[in-house]
Amino acid sequence: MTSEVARHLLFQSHMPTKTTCPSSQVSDDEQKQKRENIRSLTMSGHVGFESLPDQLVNRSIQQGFCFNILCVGETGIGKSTLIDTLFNTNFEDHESSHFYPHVRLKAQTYELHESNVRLKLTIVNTVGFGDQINKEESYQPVVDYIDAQFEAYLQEELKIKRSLFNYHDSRIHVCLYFISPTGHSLKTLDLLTMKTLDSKVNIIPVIAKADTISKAELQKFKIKLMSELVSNGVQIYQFPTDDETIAKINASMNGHLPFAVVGSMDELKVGNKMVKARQYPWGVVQVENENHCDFVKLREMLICTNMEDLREQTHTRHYELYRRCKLEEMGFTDVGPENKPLSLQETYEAKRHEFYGERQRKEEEMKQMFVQRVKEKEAILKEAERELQAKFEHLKRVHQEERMKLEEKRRLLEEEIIAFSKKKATSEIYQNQCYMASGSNLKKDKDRKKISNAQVLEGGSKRASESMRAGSLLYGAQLEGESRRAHESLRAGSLSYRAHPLPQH
Ligand SMILES: Nc1nc2c(ncn2[C@@H]2O[C@H](COP(=O)(O)OP(=O)(O)O)[C@@H](O)[C@H]2O)c(=O)[nH]1
Ligand SMILES: [Mg+2]
Repeated sequence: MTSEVARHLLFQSHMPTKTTCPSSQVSDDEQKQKRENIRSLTMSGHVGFESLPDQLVNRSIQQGFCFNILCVGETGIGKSTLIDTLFNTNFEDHESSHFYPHVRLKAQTYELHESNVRLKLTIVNTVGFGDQINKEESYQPVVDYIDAQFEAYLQEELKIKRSLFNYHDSRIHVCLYFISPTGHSLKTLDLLTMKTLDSKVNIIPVIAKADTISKAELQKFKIKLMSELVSNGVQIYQFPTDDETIAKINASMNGHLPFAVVGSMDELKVGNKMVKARQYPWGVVQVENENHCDFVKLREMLICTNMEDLREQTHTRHYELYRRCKLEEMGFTDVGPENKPLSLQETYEAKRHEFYGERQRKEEEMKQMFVQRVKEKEAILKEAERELQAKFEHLKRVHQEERMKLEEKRRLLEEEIIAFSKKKATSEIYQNQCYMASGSNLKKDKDRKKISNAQVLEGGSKRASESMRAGSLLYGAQLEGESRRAHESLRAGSLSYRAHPLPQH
C-alpha cells in the first residue's frame, strides 16, 4: 500500500520514476549513478527522511483519490448493474431507452468513503450506444468525450495560473467494454470502437451476463474473442507485471481476459450467509463465486490491485500521447532543423515570425486583388460612360438634321405663300378690269366671290403655317427631352458609382 501511494504521489507531481525498485535494476541504477557522477554515501546517524513515504501516504489520504470509469456497451447489457455490484452501492442510474437518435455520454460523480480513504468516483455511461443504424455515430461521441477530458487537462496545464492541485481530473482511467454473450464473435461495432479507443484509454473487455452462456461455450468464446482482438491489432489493457509483489497474480489474470461477469444487487441466503446472486428456476448464480463467474477477479484487478496503475497509465501513456500530438499540431517541437534542441521560447519566436510573414503575404495579396478589381470596375464604368456619350452625340446630330429639314420646309412654304399672294394680286387686278367692263351687277357678284375666296385662301395658309410651327415645336420638345434624359442617366451612373465604392475584401 505504501509503495503504491508513494507511486501515486510521485506520479501526481509529474515525476516519471517509480519508487519500487526490483533488485534486478539495482546494478543498472548504480551504473547510472556513476554516469551522472553521483556518489553514494553512508550516513553516520538517523536523520528522519525514511518517514518520507509515510508523509506521502498521509498527504494523499488527506487529499483523497479520484477514479473515472467509462462503461461502453449496448443499452440493457448490464452496465449499471455491474457498477452497482462492483462498488456495492446503489448509484440509482435510471433505465435508459433504446430509441435515442444519438449516443450521449452521461457522467455522474460520487464521493465514496472506505475506512479513512475518500474516493471521488466518476461513472460515465454511454447512453444509446449501438442503438443507431449508422454505427460510426455510436463510437465517435465516445472518442470525442475522452479527447475533451484530455483537452481540459491540457488547458489547465498550459494556464499561467494553474490549479492542478485541486483540479477535478475527469480523464478516463479505465474503459469497461461490455461484450454481448453471443458465443459467436465480436460485432463490427465492438471491434471498431475498441480499435479507435485503444490508444486513448485503458480498455478492459468484459463478457456481460455471463450466466446466459454455458461453461464450455464461454471458454471457446473467450479464446475466440482474444484471437480476434489480437488479429485486429486491438491493444487491451494488460495488468502490469513489472512490480514483483503483484507480478504473479497480474500475469495469471492476464490469462483470464476477457472477464466473464455477472451483476446483481439481489441478496439470497446460500448456506448460512447472504450472497449477491441471480436466481433462476433451475438454480442460483452467485456473483462472488469464482466457479460461477469472473466478477471477483475483475473487482480485485480493477479496484484492489491496479487502480493506481490505471491512473498512472492514463497520465503517462494516453494523456502524454494526446498532449504530444496536440502540441506538435500547434507547431511546437523539441528539436529544430538539423536535430538541434529547440526551447519553447525559440519555437514560439519562430512561429510568430512565420505567422507575421504569412499575414503580410496575405495582406499584400488582398490589396493587389482589391486594386485589380477597382481597375476592372472603373474600366466597365468608363465604357458605359463612353457609350452614353456616343448615344447623346448621335441624338444631338439627329435633332439638328430634323431641325434643318423643318427650316427648309418652312422656307418653301413661305415662298409658296409669297407666290400665291402675287398670283392673288394679279388675279384681283384682272378681275377689276373685267368688272369695269361688264357692269355693276356682275361687279357685286364678283366682289362677293372675291371676298369669300380671299377668306378661304387666307384661312388655309394660316392653318398650314400654324400646324407647321406646332409640329416643329413638338418635335423640338421631344428631342430635347431625350437628350436631357440621356444626360441625366449619364450623370446618375457616375453618381451611383461614386456613392457606392467597390466592396473591400
Ligand atoms: N442474466 C443477467 N441479467 C443481467 C445481468 N446484469 C444485469 N442484468 C439485467 O439486465 C437488465 C439491464 O441491466 P442494466 O444494468 O440496466 O443495463 P444497462 O442499460 O447496460 O445499464 C436488467 O434487467 C438487469 O437485471 C447479468 O449479469 N445477467
Ligand atoms: Mg444503465
